[in-house]
Amino acid sequence: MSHQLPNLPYDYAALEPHIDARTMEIHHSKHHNAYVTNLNNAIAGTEMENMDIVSLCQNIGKFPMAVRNNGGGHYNHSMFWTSMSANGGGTPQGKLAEAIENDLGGFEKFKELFAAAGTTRFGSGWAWLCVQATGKLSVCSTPNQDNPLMDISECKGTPILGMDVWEHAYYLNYQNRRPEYIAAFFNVINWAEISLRYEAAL
Ligand code: MN3
Repeated sequence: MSHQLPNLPYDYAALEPHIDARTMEIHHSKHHNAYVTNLNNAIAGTEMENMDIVSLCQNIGKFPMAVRNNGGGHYNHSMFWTSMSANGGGTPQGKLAEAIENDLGGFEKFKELFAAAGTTRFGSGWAWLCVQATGKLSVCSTPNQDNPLMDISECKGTPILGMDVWEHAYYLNYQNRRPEYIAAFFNVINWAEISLRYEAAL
């Protein structure tokens, strides 16, 4: 199957002032678009062409590095766009809020752990909130375009929230100030969507 760049569910300017329109436009129309193009080129004419993106990630250790990098890039960004909303921010509600309390020590502790996962990731990568096979929540990070679905990842689970900490996600507006971008990211998290993913993952 051929993978496609998803449309954003909002305008490029929707997340301002937290994430600026120019960053969103380049990130989506150039960076994510390139991952999709390069993924399609890498799987053309192979067994991988008939696999969905989750199955590709789950078996990525068997596949070429181009598929790991671009397939991960496609999965991660597709999830990233829908993890954010112009009406985002605030705090999670319901079962997810209870799980954050029970498994991570509360929302403020979650923010500390998640921000630290993003801040301390050397170079490029992602911070993740995952559901473990036991149903418990965990926070971790991965390098490059790896993700917790990947069989080769040290950080495993079902990802329900990912934060891109590549410089291309923030450099135009925040330059080298990754911690400021991370602080702003909390203002756009679409907790209603993350809750749905949490309940689906259980
Ligand atoms: Mn990115």
